[in-house]
Amino acid sequence: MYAQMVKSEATNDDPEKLAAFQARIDANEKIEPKDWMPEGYRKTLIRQIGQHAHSEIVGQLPEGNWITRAPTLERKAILLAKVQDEAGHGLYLYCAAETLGISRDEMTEMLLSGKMKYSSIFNYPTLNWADIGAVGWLVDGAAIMNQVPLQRTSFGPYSRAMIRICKEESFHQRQGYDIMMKMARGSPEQKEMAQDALNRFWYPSLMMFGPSDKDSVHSAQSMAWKIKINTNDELRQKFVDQTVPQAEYLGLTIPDPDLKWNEEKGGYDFSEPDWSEFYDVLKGNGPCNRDRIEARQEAWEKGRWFRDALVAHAEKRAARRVAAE
Ligand code: BYC
Repeated sequence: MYAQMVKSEATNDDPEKLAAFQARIDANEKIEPKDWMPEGYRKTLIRQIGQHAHSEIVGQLPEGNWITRAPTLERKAILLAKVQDEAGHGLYLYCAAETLGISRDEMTEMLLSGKMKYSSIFNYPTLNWADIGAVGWLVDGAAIMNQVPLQRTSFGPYSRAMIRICKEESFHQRQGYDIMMKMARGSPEQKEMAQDALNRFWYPSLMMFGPSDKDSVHSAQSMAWKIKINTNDELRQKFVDQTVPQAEYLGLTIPDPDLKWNEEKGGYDFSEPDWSEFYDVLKGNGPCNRDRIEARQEAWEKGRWFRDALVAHAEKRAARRVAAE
């Protein structure tokens, strides 16, 4: 069902209703859950918000992995707070998606069965402490670049969730950059670790923005509906332009021999990621795909008794209320 859902953004909706809906979008009105919306709009939002929510939750795994090994108590407290923030972001986003008529349980089942994606970046391992710096700096940096414009997305609940999320994300990026600064200015070995982390996370971070515009399946319709505000390539370019001077400040080198300032376009020319690697990771063949899904599967199974107890409690309270009436 979901496979059909994502392919069919074209709708059979009433043309008059569609035109009125598009006029609201063009006038920058927010669409709210009870408003009429084309089926394709609803499905696209469920796909994007659901995948975004899953990314926040799965994104806790590579960093959570380092909480017990953070080098100081202060670093541990900061990382713990960051990872907790990601859980909160996941919850805001699941709630926003639920307003579109899908439950969190359904979305989780889709994640576990592979019918719904999460960001490719979280299928790469965090091998050492410098990687935690690189994730904060680059991965959260890319996430912010994508999420700031999404504060203006056309669907009200998504847009409001993004406003809260963006406030916290900028702190996340700062903590990552701070780790990188400490490492880059530390011993030669520490600087080497920082460079190595940049080398490994650079291209996967560029992939976070999605395929190049010519290969993006959903961008045109999503932009017409203002679900997406920018194309994948526009945001990737902005990310590179923002990040290169930050790397220079750290004294690190972006691992791209073809990176060059282009005066005419007012931005850097840079090498594309290896898109065959990207699609391979999407197919489940990245270094950590299996581990990530297994970890979420285990959490889902272990939490079953708690979810069942919550439902049973709610049902009991409802029955008591009915009996008292
Ligand atoms: N990973 O037509 P396209 C975070 C899929 S940060 C996996 O361009 P669209 C965090 C895409 O879903 C990350 N899949 O798609 C940070 C589609 O496949 P389906 C989360 C990807 O949707 C730090 C196909 O490729 N952020 O959470 O128009 C710590 C064709 O692509 C990726 C968001 O999710 C990818 N990188 O554009 C903790 C932001 N890229 O669905 C957490 C919201 C593409 O047809 N999402 N695909 O099977 C978006 O802005 C858009 O969905 C994207 C893709 C730009 C990602």
